[in-house]
Parts: sequence; C-alpha cells; structure tokens
Amino acid sequence: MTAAITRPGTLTLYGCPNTRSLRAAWALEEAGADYGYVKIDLMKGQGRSAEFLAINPGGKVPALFDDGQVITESGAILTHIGERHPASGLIPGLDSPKRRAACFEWLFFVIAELEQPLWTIAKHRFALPADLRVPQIEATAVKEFQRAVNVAQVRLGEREFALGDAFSAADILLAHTVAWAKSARVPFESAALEAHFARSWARTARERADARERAPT
Ligand SMILES: N[C@@H](CCC(=O)N[C@@H](CS)C(=O)NCC(=O)O)C(=O)O
Repeated sequence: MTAAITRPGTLTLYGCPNTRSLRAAWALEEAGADYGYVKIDLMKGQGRSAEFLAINPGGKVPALFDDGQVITESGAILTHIGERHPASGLIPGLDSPKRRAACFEWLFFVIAELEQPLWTIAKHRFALPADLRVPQIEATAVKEFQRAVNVAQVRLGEREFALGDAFSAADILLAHTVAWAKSARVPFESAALEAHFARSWARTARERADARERAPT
C-alpha cells in the first residue's frame, strides 16, 4: 500500500468492491484518467491497518492520492477529478456558474439527504455492534429516503441527466446511491429515478470502473 503513495505524481485510488469507491473509479474512467488502483480489503480489516490509516485516518474508502496529496470523501473526490479534467464535463467550469451551482446542489443533496437514510439502515442492520442497533428505526429511514427521492424526482423532471442533456458528477452520485438502495432492497417509487439509473448505470465507464475494482490484485 505505502509503495503506491510514496510515488509523487502517481494518481492512485484506494478502494474496495461494493463500496462508495465505485463513484471515484467511475469518475476516473469517465475522465479517461490514467490511475493506479490499490484494493483495501475492508472485510479483511485492511481499512484499520496502520499502513492505510496513515493514508486516511478515517480508515475509509475511497481515498485518492494525487500529486502528493490525499483526498477523501467521495463528493470531494468527484469534484477534484472533474476539476482536474475539465474536458470530461464532470464538473461545469467557472464560465458556467449556473450549471456549476446546480451540480454542487446535486452533489450536496445526494450526500446529505438521499444517502443518509440508506446509511442509517445499513448501520442498524449490520454496521453497528449488535447491542447498539435499533431495528425500529428502519421504517423512519425508509420514509426519509422516499421523501428525498420525491425531491430528486421533481428536480430531475423530464431531464435525461441531472444537469440536462450532458452527463456530470451529479449523475454518478445519484445513480450510485440508487444502486445502493436497490441492492439493500430499500423500497422506493420513482419512474424518473429508475429511468435515470438505467441510463447512467449502462455507461461503459461505469462497467470499466466495476471491472477495475473487481480485477484480481
Ligand atoms: N462520507 C464518506 C463515507 C466513506 C465510507 O463510509 N466508506 C465505507 C465504504 S462504502 C468504508 O470505507 N467503511 C469502512 C469503515 O467504516 O471502517 C464518503 O462519501 O467517501
């Protein structure tokens, strides 16, 4: 692990299959970036190893090493990748302030509103120690998730993608979070979100990112 981080200038993603690191790998693939991938096997406790804690004191993935700096938080990582690769269109430039504001609005909304009920459900199903889990909380979280889905649906409207007709980092976060709800079997209703998910998930960059994360190391 440390070998990769001590090579200045080597763009490296620390991730693990079936986690939020797919968001970062997907963005790197959309941007056509040349990057190294270091698998942190969370199931084997590698997230808590001294080596990885030196990279991310939070012990979490994704973490991105770029030009001597480690960036954590998937929303920040997607923003950084988009700004490093302006031609990708992942983050609209300063010359498009309204699209840029709308993009950031989506990114913060997904992280703060849409994702949180899913995380609450995951914590109380398995992530917390058994004596701290409160199974009754799931009904509230499901309701909160649907409420956020309703807002996303209104914002999405008839659009193909979150910002209109062009794909952006907002679509990565949105589609990944909907994928999370589906895999966790959290019920929700929204034809617009389902259609957006199908469109986004079918992108070849998402498939390449998935393959990269699952490739044997
Ligand atoms: N807010 C962070 C959350 C990152 C996160 O919780 N990652 C999970 C995997 S999806 C993780 O690494 N968990 C390991 C742990 O909590 O020890 C982000 O969006 O990047």
